Amino acid sequence: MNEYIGSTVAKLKTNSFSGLTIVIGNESCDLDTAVSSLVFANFLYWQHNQLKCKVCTKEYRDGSMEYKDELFVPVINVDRNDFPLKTEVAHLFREKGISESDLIYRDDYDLPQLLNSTKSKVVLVDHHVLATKDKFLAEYVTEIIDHRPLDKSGWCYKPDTRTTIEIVGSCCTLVAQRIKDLSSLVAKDVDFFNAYPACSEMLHATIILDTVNFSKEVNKGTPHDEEIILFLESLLKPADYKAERLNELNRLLAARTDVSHLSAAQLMKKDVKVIGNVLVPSFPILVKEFLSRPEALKAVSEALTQTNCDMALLLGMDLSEGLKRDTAVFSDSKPQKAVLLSKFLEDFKSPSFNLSPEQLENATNCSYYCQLNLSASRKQYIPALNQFHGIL
Ligand SMILES: [Mn+2]
Repeated sequence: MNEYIGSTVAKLKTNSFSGLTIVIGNESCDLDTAVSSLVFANFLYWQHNQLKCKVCTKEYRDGSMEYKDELFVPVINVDRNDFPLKTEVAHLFREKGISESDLIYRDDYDLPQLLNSTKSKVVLVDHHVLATKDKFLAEYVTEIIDHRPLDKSGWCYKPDTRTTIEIVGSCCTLVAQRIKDLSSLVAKDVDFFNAYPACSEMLHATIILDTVNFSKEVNKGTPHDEEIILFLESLLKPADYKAERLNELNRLLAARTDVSHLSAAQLMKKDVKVIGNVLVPSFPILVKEFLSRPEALKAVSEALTQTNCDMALLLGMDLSEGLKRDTAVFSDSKPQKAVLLSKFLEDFKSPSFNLSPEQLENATNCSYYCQLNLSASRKQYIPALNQFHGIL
């Protein structure tokens, strides 16, 4: 797989290709989106090489002519520097030995220019309604694979666009199905899956995560997801499929909240909302732990500047020894306003957050609290913030 990625990236860099197909997912860049685009692009490359006429490419292969081939490029739909924020994607890619620095990220190329410069096609995976900044993709789209309900309201694709749209738990189920179907056309039903075991494993892992291991309560898995899982397991042959599924789920869930690889600045971007002029990041660790990282308050202050906010409400939680929550209000530009907000949240009654103030060292302009109401999350803070803005 790294060989495919490496040669693709090298040819893209040196502009040596005759045609280009990019496979791109949605802007959340969750595991489903990232794996769908990587695996399907890898498949298109494999398929192209299976179908290539060995006779007509002979003189190219023996080196007597320069041969420019078609390229199949998965675009990881997040800026390169923000990729570590997608912790479960980074985790799975690391686990499969994919060298992440070799991948193509959203901001690596001027995509409109790249697509315009050559014979180009676009495959959309895991979405079919384009974000405003992605509208330029529409004219190049030749295929769509998606598991969301069909939305024709903004449909802007050519009439012969190949669509696989079906409501299932994971887009990876549809990607695997499509690969199966296309492979059987060349009578090589399972060859791709066997040639690229990392692809089969990643499809399997993603379906398990998206369906929460076919949890009855979550109810996202469908018979089609199950059929594909069984198909992949028939190839991967896990010793104990039940244990392997559970293990996979637990590893990915843990990776989702594992922020040990992130800097304070990255943590400020991982899961953040803006309410009025208050920046509200929510951490999968305690605020206390966040504040103990190098340059944490500097990162908060920079995030405020970048987002034009004047206060930050930091929300932390930790599940390692039972649930704990904590909270801090910070502002370096409007400290009096931050004091008002702290007071407002301390006195708030619907619901009460039960904030118990604590003194933290080196936390200037920062009011820190243990939050004793453990059931209140950002969802409960948002109406409180809206009310606070209303009375100011
Ligand atoms: Mn999805």
